[in-house]
Amino acid sequence: MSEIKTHYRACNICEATCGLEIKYQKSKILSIKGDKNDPLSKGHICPKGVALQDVYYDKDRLKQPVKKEKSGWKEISWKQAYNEVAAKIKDTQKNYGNDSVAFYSGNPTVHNMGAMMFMPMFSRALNTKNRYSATSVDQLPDQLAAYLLFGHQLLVPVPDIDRTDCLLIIGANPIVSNGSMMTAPKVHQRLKDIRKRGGKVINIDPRFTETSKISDQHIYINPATDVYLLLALLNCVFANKYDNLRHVVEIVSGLDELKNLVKNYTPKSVAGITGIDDNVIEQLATAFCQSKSACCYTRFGASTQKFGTLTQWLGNIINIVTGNFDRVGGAMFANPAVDILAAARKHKNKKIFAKNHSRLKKLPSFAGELPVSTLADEILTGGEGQIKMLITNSGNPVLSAPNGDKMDGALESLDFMVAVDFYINESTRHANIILPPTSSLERPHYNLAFHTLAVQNTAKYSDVLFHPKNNQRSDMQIYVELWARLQPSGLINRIKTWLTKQFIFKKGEAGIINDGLKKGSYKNLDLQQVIASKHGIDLGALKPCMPERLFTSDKQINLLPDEVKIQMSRFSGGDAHEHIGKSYDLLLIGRRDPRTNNSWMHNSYRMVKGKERCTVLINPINAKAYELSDGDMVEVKSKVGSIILPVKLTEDIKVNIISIPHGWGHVFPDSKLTIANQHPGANINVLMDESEIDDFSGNAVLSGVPVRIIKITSAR
Ligand SMILES: Nc1nc2c(c(=O)[nH]1)N[C@H]1C(S)=C(S)[C@@H](COP(=O)(O)OP(=O)(O)OC[C@H]3O[C@@H](n4cnc5c(=O)[nH]c(N)nc54)[C@H](O)[C@@H]3O)O[C@H]1N2
Ligand SMILES: Nc1nc2c(c(=O)[nH]1)N[C@H]1C(S)=C(S)[C@@H](COP(=O)(O)OP(=O)(O)OC[C@H]3O[C@@H](n4cnc5c(=O)[nH]c(N)nc54)[C@H](O)[C@@H]3O)O[C@H]1N2
Ligand code: SF4
Ligand SMILES: [Mo]
Repeated sequence: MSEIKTHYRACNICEATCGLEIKYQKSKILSIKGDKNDPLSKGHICPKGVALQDVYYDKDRLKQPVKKEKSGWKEISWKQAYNEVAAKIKDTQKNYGNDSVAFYSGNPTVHNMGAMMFMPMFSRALNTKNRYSATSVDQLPDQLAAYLLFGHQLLVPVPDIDRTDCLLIIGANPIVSNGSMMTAPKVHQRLKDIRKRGGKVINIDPRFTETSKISDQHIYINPATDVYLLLALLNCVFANKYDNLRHVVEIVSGLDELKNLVKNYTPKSVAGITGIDDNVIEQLATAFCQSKSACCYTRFGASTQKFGTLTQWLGNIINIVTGNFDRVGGAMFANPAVDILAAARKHKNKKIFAKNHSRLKKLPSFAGELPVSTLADEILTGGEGQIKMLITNSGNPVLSAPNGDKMDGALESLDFMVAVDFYINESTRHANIILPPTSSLERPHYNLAFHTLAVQNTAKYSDVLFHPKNNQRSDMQIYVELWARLQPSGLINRIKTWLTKQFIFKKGEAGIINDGLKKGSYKNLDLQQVIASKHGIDLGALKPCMPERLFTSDKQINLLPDEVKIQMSRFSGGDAHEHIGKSYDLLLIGRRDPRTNNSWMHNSYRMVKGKERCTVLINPINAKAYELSDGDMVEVKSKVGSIILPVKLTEDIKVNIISIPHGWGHVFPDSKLTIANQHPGANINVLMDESEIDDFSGNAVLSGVPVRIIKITSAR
């Protein structure tokens, strides 16, 4: 019998980055549990962490490039794949211009060290303005607000959840999502601890969620009206003279103008539109301001709405003007051991917003990317600059971007598509060539993105658990090989490219992390030490860092940047949906399920088994009007599409609002599981109108979408 060994690593599925303890014997995993000694996650694990093994063992997971031929998918060599992809890129750009080749990068990129390091090198070498990512169906408003206020799109404050006396959660459900733009594993415990030490957790959501259940107070809000609530809260702060900038008073400007801006947004004036009584808003402002420390945490539901960027901006403003910014128990910045912002110091003050615009809708670029809401149109609409070829990297835009059916048609219409992904899914099925990288357990990992958003500073390195087979390639290899093939020809360039490649491969991802650690602010820390610690190293609680960490050139925070002023003047008030018309009588919001991870883990039986979870949540009052009972099938229709799925009655959702989870609509045709066992559900994004955006940032509107329902059949 071979020895039973233990491997420690950080889960890279979601932002919580939990420490895992994996027992294995040769190539067989015996168990995956939470690592009690991980300084950040302290033993927490969710079902997805356990399902990492299913991805590793999955027979459907690709390990070698495949090419689509008339007879179906055919395995090809890496060399052939790299050469054909590079030739196709060059050919397309020569015939139709650089912008004819587009790139889309999905969510797992930020959970993947190799992709984080080397994908940008490749995508920049494409020299196209048509770069897209999942950012614009998610946290683009958070990042735009951070850029405008603090000077860098990655300088996003995180709630100091372990020390706060009041956490105001707006549009997030961390009990299910495990936290977003806030790396706080074991978040249920952290939230309970706030209450244990006498603090408050307040949740604002159109649905009484899993997080509401453990909060002190839940306040129902009408979807997409958070901007009004926050303006009124700010109004109360100033009216009651609760404002107090504390230590940042010297570095903040624009306060008087801000006061003037919010003076008409009294609680009374927004009660109708938000659906929240004016005295509830008054009390909320008082509770927040009279807490010893407090933090307003605005996330996914607050970002993916009509006024998402203003909402995110206001969330920051509330923290700043109430003296809860850069302060223990308030909104703070992490100090990561490997600081991905360090390199950005050199490019301070580079204009990264609206540097260029999309061809058709003139949507603004941000950090070198255009909003994905316009991708399908840019593919489908002829003329100069039309996208002819698309490369996707760990993404599934057919299920994750608005107007899924249109996206599906657009991908099918491309001259050529390439996917870097180890699954054939709703999007990658349109590819001509798929390049599959190694999966989590086959590669080393250091979390570059989420140490920057963590509620506690730690450092953790995960080694390879199972070495990949000879025919497999890592993200680093894939992107460096593709990049090399795009370099200009000529002997000198060939030598330069070859040398760079050799240097990168020799140094490897680990070498780059080691360099980063040594350059970082924890002196004497190097990779050997981090590896030797096994569980990760605790580097302490968050610390105030203003104004040193600011990226603005004058080291000042302007509360009212010009871009915000312009947007506020356009924001005239009124109903976010009134232009849609009265035939849509319900507003759709989304939700997540503990056993999903966006669109892509449905091939793991433990993730899909059991009761149907892709359901429409509806209030009994609305259900009665439609004569619906649990399990009845309904057609949900929006301006752009319709889907059919079962209803579930619950008083937890506000009247006239319905909720459908995203990431469903998934079928693995070649799976071992029968279709029925796959519980495919329906793709909510078929209902999302790609022309509905936050017109500040171009982020997709996914919350508060007007729909109607039609009863199809009664439950059997
Ligand atoms: N209506 C609605 N739409 C939404 C949301 C919502 O709540 N409601 N949520 C939005 C959010 S927050 C996000 S982040 C996006 C996600 O949108 P996407 O990023 O487009 O989609 P994912 O479902 O994350 O797809 C990930 C893909 O990456 C592949 N993959 C997994 N690991 C790796 C890897 O290591 N390397 C490579 N190369 N590929 C890998 C998987 O096989 C899968 O195909 O969806 C958004 N869309
Ligand atoms: N289990 C699971 N965990 C995940 C994921 C997953 O797919 N499954 N995806 C991961 C990803 S990529 C992300 S970005 C994070 C997101 O994590 P979170 O930011 O926590 O987002 P959600 O869980 O979608 O919760 C959003 C909440 O906003 C509410 N909401 C909707 N519209 C509005 C509105 O107009 N106003 C207000 N105030 N609230 C509104 C919804 O009812 C919902 O409860 O989750 C991550 N974690
Ligand atoms: S909460 Fe996130 S990081 Fe933790 S085990 Fe689950 S998927 Fe992995
Ligand atoms: Mo996300």
